[in-house]
Amino acid sequence: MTMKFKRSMLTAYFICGTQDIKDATKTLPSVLTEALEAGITAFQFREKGTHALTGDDKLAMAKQLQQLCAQYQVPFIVDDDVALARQVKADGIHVGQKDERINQVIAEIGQQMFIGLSCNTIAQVQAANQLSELAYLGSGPVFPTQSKDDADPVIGTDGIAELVKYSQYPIVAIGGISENNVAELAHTGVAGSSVISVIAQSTDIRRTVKRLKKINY
Ligand code: TZP
Ligand code: MG
Repeated sequence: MTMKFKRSMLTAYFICGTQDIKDATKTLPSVLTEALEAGITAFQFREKGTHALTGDDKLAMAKQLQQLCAQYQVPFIVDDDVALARQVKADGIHVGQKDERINQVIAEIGQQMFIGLSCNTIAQVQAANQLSELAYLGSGPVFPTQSKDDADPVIGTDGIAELVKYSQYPIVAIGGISENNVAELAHTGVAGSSVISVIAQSTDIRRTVKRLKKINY
């Protein structure tokens, strides 16, 4: 186990891949550096879509991002790609319901790193409760999102509060979270918020992260 999971890691959880950087003057490492400097509490490398890095390019990017995270003692989490996560000895792996089957991931990973699972319905949360090897659940989209083409239906703040009641694991909210609506999550019982665009496209990452961290979860 590289970095031990703590609930507080979910407070301001930044997710990003090269596809999410729209400003040509910025790069994923430059945006991550600013976000780490601003105080994010976890980072997930999520490389998706037609222009996604693959093979050695993806590996090199992962290593660079991981090194940045290590400098700030922030966990480096890989989305979906179990082989990559194992190769670089990531701190965590995050998988969705449509990715490699969770039991398979648990079998492959063992105690090597912590595991996060996307759960967007009560049935999925109840199934996750049957497993003892997870660290946290990611649930949403809590608000409409532009960052995921195949996102599930929006569940709203009431929906996420309901999932929290059923879950034996801490839940991090995802989907359409902004500086303006993040306060709506304060009374839902979530452990924090995970975001792509509000940081990736922020004109002031320091201010954005500060606002995300101001919420009393
Ligand atoms: N899963 C559910 S919504 C979403 C993912 C990966 C995208 C979140 O991105 P944003 O830009 O914070 O809405
Ligand atoms: Mg996935």
